[in-house]
Amino acid sequence: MKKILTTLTIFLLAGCGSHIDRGAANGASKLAATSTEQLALIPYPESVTRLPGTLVLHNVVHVEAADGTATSTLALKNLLKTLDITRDTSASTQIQLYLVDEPALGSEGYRLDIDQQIILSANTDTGLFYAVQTLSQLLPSQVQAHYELPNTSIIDSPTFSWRGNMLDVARSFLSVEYIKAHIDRMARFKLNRLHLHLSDDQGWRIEITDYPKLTQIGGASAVDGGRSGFYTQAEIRDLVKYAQDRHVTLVPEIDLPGHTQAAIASYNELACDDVTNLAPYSGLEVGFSKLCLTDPDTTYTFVTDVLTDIVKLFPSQYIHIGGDEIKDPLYPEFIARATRIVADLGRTAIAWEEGSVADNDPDVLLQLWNDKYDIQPALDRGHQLILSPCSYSYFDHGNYQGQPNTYDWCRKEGVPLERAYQLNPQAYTQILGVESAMWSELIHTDHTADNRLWPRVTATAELGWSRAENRDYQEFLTRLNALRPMLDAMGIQYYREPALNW
Ligand code: TNX
Repeated sequence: MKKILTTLTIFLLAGCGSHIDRGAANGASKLAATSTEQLALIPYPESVTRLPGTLVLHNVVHVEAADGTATSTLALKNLLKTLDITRDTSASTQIQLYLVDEPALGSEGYRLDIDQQIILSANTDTGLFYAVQTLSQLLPSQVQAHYELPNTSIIDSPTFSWRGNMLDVARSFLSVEYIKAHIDRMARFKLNRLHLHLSDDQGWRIEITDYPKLTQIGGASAVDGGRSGFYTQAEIRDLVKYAQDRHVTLVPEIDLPGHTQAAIASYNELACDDVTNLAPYSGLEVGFSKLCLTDPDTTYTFVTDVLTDIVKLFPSQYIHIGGDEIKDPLYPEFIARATRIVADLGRTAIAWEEGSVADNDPDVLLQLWNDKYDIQPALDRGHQLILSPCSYSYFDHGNYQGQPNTYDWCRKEGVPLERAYQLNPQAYTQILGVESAMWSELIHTDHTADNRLWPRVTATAELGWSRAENRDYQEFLTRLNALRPMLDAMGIQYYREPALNW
């Protein structure tokens, strides 16, 4: 079967006089083509070859899926259902999902061939899932009498393996329902890492078996005006599964050894004896709390117990231990020990950039957040990076300068969509990928979260997936504009970006 398909795909491609989409497409479908003739896809694929003509899809198709394609087949069925397209084995139009063996596609790449039929091929269910996402962007979001797709051959794979977004659920909580919706939205744009900032001074958001007060006390607080709450372990398991089915890895962060007032308020013995401020915290300051590093028994027992629960709940290879914004002479030793605790649990630690001062194994990932932080020494030791430079990637900053309830400490003009898009990951070396971050000191409702995340998250998606030579801000805007009905259909309360006339 595999072999037959490879041959078939080659035949389809060979038969179709190829040219790259940019600026050259006859017979493009009005539905999906933008005025610049790029297909309205975000992230833009590696290679798009437009063929003459269109495929008209009536309201019944025959879906044929190889074994081992459960998540992509389900995604396709759901897509068809939302468009009132039914499935019937006698339908003339076929949608075929094939597993192939083409090393160039890697573990996430795919081919999407639209001609007489629609053929999706990939090495993995993940790749096919992404082919379905591309198909979903080519189709309209509303039910129609029939659907017209541009005859096209797309070959696509991501630039980076880490295409992430971070939600701070610690300062202000986000419900399981919101997280699920966010995973769905991320998946539509081929984002694959959801970093959950699960603890901070203002709240502790995850149930830990032997420490019930973490959620009883730490889960009950929040930043002023924000939402308290926590996820039970059952809810986390459900979320992990939900994310897995959409090829998103949940990356948990327990912020250590600073940003720990919620833990200290829950278990006072985590603070050194001379600390008098043991109360829950709801303010905006950072850098005032820490675990007692001169009491290693208490501190490392706690850290080990918590991280042991975390790795039981989250299958992610990478576990984030925080490490930001704290001053303590024992800080480097703490980070080195904490990253080793994670290694002993069979996983790999991530630390914010400051953690680079510690004597860590080179496989520890570092997350860059201050644009100008001198990370070179860590690169020289072999570390890899996640890129979140705040002046491009901090979506708690305004969509425009002076937007109410936004920070501007990193960039006084805020982080407009264009700025978010201008991050050039290719200017860095040793990077696993990109991640935008939404801190929630000032973001207390779902509506505000949507406004800060969207449409900027689509820029993160394109930076993480698309080739640099396929990125052009004006064309991105045109494509994004065409995808607005899709954002609406997903219920996203996005910021009405003036550059888009929204
Ligand atoms: C810095 S980025 C922080 C967060 C704040 C954020 C606000 C980082 C590792 N630490 O604690 O929420 O700024 O923009």
